Amino acid sequence: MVLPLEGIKVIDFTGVQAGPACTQMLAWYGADVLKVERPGVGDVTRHQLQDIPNLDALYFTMLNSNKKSMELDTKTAEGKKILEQLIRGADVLVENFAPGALDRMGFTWERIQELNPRLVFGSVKGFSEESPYADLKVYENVAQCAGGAASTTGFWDGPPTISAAALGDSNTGMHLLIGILTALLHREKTGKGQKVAVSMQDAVLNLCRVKLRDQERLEHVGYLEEYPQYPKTPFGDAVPRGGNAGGGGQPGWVLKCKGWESDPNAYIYFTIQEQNWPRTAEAIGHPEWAKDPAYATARARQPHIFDIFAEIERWLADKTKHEAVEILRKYEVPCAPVLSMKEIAYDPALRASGSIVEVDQEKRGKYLTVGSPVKFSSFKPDITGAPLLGEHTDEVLAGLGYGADAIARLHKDKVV
Ligand code: CAO
Repeated sequence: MVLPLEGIKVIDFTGVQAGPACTQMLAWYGADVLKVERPGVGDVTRHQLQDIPNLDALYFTMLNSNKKSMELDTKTAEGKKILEQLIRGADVLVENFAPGALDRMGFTWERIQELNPRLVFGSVKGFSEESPYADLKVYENVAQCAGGAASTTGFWDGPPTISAAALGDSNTGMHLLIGILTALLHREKTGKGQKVAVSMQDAVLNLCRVKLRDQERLEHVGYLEEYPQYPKTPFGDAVPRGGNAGGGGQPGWVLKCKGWESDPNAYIYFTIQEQNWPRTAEAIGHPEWAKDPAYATARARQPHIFDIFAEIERWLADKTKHEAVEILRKYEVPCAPVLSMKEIAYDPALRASGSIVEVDQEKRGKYLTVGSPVKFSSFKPDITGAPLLGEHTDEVLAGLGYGADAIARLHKDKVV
């Protein structure tokens, strides 16, 4: 079977999470992805949070599957020459070094274009070039704070809060992926490559769109009626943290179910969908609320929405989260159990769809990882292991025309 990106050669000059998440997906969909790593060191995630001594950590294997690895010191003259050869033969180069690092190595965008005008060059930085913070090194949580996520996440009486979801890292990688694929299609039309730059701040902000919407609404009307603060607590001049409130027009909350006292995940998310209110009221044992003027409309419910949630919690008290969802689905209430990572890891449906896959990793054996969240009708991505550090160095050098003696010398000189 021909995979969609087969024949696309990618130099993966990335590390940690944002860049590797992007190039991993290119590899899943068929691109030939070569990870270029510092000799003897490699991507820092190979050694971070190791669960088995002296083995590549899961942090690395879960972000670098389906790739090849080459060790190459790109700060040496010979290493630079080899990287130039690779660039000449590639379709895509992706990097997420600290600001200026690639330039200091001698690979400015101008130089890259000279080497290969058809190359699509993908680059991740914490901030865009226009930002006053453009020189900063950035990790996930820094981006969440700078992109508007932290100030709008958490509870109003607590500090700004970081999401566990990798809004700054993997999310930026996914944005970069969209940019690279777009640039490859553009190249079909123009014959030319281009630089695709994504900042982590921008990628986080793109997911915080509704919070910018709320900022504008707040400036127009002075309050946000779907936030728990309304109508009792005055609003300030910036969007407050709304706890577990729904971000759309449908109020919702995380509600306790049977067993919450001992199980930290015995909760469901419950949404009151306006158009489904009569059935929702029936589901929770209050059919009379459908017509009661104090309950019949969203506007009437909002001032005492937490009393309504408390009443729903009383209804939930003798039901597990799964039992509750089983009942509520019959009434078309948008809801879900709060699933723990343990439940997700062993969920048969996620295994069946390929969203959680078991991968055979050299030396480690089998481990679980997240498969492709995108499903295609004509192929199913096959997730394979991640490369050992430098596993493909000799193979790549031979492909570039280096003979056995030259390869041995490069090893001896620690260029590779
Ligand atoms: N051969 C020789 N040198 C190499 C090399 C190779 N194959 N690969 C990397 N290097 C060098 C770099 O050139 C750089 O050298 P200088 O500092 O002398 O220019 C050095 O290794 C370290 O580069 P780095 O970018 O990895 O720096 P870091 O580990 O200090 O910072 C990070 C890591 C992530 C904070 C930084 O890369 C960054 O801000 N990246 C942009 C934002 C980003 O993608 N963050 C996401 C991280 S995911 O949480």
